[in-house]
Amino acid sequence: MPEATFHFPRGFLWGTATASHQVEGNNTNNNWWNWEQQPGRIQQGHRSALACDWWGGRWKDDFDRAAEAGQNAHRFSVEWSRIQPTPDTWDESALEQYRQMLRGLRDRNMLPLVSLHHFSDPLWLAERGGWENQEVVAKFEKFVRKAVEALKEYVSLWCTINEPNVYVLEGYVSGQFPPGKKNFKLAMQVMANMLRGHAAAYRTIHAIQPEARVGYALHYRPVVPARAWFPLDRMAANLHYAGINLAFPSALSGGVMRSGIGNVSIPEAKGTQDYLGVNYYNTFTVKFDLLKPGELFGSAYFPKGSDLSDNGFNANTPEGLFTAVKWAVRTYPGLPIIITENGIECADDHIRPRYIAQHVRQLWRAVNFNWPVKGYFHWSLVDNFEWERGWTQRFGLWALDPETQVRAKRPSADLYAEICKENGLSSQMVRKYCPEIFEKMFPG
Ligand code: IFM
Repeated sequence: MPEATFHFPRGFLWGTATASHQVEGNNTNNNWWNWEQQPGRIQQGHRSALACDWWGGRWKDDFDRAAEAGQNAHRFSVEWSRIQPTPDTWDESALEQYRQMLRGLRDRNMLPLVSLHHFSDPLWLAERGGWENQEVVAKFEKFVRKAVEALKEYVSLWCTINEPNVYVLEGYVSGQFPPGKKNFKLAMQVMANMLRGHAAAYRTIHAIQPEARVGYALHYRPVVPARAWFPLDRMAANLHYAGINLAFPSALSGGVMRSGIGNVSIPEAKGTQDYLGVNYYNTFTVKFDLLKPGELFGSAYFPKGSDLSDNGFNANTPEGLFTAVKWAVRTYPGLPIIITENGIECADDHIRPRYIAQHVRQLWRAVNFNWPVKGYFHWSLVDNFEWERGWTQRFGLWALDPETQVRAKRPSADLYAEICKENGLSSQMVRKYCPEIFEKMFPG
């Protein structure tokens, strides 16, 4: 039987990613907490409640787990509504708590990648129109200045905004995130303001910390037409692709936000990234559907026979990670790339080991083209509150019982630990954790 190891470059970052509202608990002062109280907003009426109780101190044990598992980096976000509970006040104790967490990472030899916005907004901001109102740009810049001044001793790798495209699509197109609107015009306006906010944050961080590396995390979704020969499927796939993927990237490369349904000039956004964060989960197939104008005349789905997650929310489509990196390299030659999220919801862990192995393999292929991929952050360290899907989806390497706060290690935590410690993926690991794909991955 063939034996091999797919090694990664020295210094490669291996970590997991989390976000404040999903893990901290008791984030009572933001728009998501408010949203959770409204009937029908979250599946099965779930609430974030204590989440993973990181605000109560359980980050320590979870960071221990990550460090013992060989992870040398961790991505988390700071919660705007904690740091700035009202427009005119700062909570220094919240900043101190984040400093403690950052010291905790430093003590464990883990590099922090800190996101400044990950879906949740302070209530006071939401009440003033949130990201619909262009005043948000100055407000975000002020918050970023405060947070970066306070945390710069420990952090030099920043992510301004997580998945602005998902924030906009879910909040202003599908209506599943707050504020629950379905309005293309507002969607464009919010996206444009997020771009302006990102650009302002980029400059502010560099003014405070010239050596910082600043980027954002794009949810990148490759799309294939259901019938490649059928022009309407191709058109729907192209519209879907542009609508999801291109607004931020086009503005950062050319100063014009191109969304597929309109353009907005945002010259200040041009060139405002030192790396690109790519969140990749799966590739969708798109079929023309005249009855879906609200979805740009396309229905997106996973074809029959796909390797699906528990709720059918994700499919295991690892080649898409290679496609994503290839797209990034072609769009921004020479720009470092970090996989800021990748993972799958699966409570019993039957699919996650092969999902991880196959995605790491595709990343290794990309690295072997000498493409500048610098790290990989698995989503997520421990099960956490999955937005409008509540606790129905389990993305953690460690399982969590949110009632008792008891964690239980899933087998994929051990696989990922072996990968992190080896700085690579070996045939022995595949044989041990996901033998069902051994032949495919190591033929012969
Ligand atoms: O949990 C989310 C995260 O907040 C953003 N990216 C996708 C993850 C899985 O749904």
